Amino acid sequence: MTRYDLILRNADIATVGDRYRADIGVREGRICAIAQGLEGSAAHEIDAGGRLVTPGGVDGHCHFDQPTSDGSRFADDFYTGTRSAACGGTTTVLPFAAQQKGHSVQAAVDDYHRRAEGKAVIDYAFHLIVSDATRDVTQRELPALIEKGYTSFKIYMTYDDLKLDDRQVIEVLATARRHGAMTMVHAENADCIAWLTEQLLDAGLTAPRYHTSSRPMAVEREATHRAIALAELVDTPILIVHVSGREAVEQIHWARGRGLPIHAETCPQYLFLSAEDLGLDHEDPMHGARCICSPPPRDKANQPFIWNALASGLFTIVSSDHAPFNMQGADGKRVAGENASFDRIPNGIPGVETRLPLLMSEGVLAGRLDIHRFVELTATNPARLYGLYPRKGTIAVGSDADFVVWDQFGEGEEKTIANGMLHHAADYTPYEGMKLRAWPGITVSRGRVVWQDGEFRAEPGSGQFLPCLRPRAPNAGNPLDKWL
Ligand code: DUC
Ligand code: ZN
Ligand code: ZN
Repeated sequence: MTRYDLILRNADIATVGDRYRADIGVREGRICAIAQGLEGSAAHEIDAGGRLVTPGGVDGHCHFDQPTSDGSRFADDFYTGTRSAACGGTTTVLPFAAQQKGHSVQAAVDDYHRRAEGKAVIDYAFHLIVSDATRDVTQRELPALIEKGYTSFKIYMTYDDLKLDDRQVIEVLATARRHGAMTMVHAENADCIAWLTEQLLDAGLTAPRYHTSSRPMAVEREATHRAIALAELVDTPILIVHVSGREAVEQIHWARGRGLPIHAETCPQYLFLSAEDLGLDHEDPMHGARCICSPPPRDKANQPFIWNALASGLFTIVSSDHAPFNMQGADGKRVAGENASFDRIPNGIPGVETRLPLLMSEGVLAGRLDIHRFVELTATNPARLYGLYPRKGTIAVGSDADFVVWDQFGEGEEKTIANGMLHHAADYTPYEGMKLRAWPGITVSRGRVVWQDGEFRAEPGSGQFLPCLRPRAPNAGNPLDKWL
């Protein structure tokens, strides 16, 4: 009789292409059989009881324990960050090894491995952040790192300590093209933000709500258009990260219409939060800082545009952009003091645990997204984009045994989000009080049950580092050919 380590029985399995009832047999962390009435026994059997089962989430954009330049500290390290991910149904995360100006990218990678080792509870890969695109970096370091499994990098068009100018962007894109890597672009125009910020501060408009005024949609729209044009010039795909506004969406739509390979990511904060959340009346003048992130949440009328663009296929992935800073204490949102102006408040909000439940409940169960699109956006596409598919991002024989068994709640029995039930180390969630109709009941990561019945069960260090494959073939051809 065939012996498995784990059998999940009576699963209602949903992948990008299929939905069917079957049992899943797991051995040595991999799925080795999927069948109806699977024969054999296992050390551990779970009856899914017909519940929905989706691939473990792949969060293609989150920040854990990343060094900062303003004295602030991310609330989550690799232990609490990956624990939170696992309890929210995510089994693979891709945080960022961030180069510091004047230092090598390799130094950031080495440092980031030290931060992850012995702590991560689910599997992880690294994106690189390239903040100093010297010739040595683009010609030598990046190609060597791509070879070793770091096949995606993020570049910034804003933030003084990170931003690249257009020439540097082009050099990075050319490296990505030559070596088959993926470039992620933070598209906001730095000079526009600097000028608007100065005007606001001069006028005494310093409260958290003015963060949104300093980064209006035009700022994102212009940089998105420029990033698209630079990628077209170099003839290489890019991913625009954390797309927030309908005007940036229009640019991506336009690019797709021209047949350009422009991918796009959005995040729950642009579906569920709005500019109003930064300006709510509250006894704590810093209350709005809870929702300060960049790009900022837009007006409420923007949300349906993002939902429509998700359903229609414009977006490639949904990530959390989990970037948690505590509201209390002196090393989080208040790092520059109690009455700091909006431009001195760390950017970022927690969300690695709530990404999938929010999207399942308000997307799939509310009829805005079909289940296959949910799987595509939250697991399959991020795995494909970053060279992890089919090991990650699907339920198939040979893939890692990463999946989520969903609990669903009827009307009047919804689960109310409260920070106390989450597993990150941040002291708030911006989604406090929201009522959801679904939550992961069980998370399995490489065959290990890491979350079941409200209990987290993984050992620190049990997650593995994943070297990524090149998402595309290298292209040594001359990009100039296109223009001659
Ligand atoms: N914006 C970023 O670009 N990164 C982290 C968090 C944020 O708000
Ligand atoms: Zn960013
Ligand atoms: Zn980010």
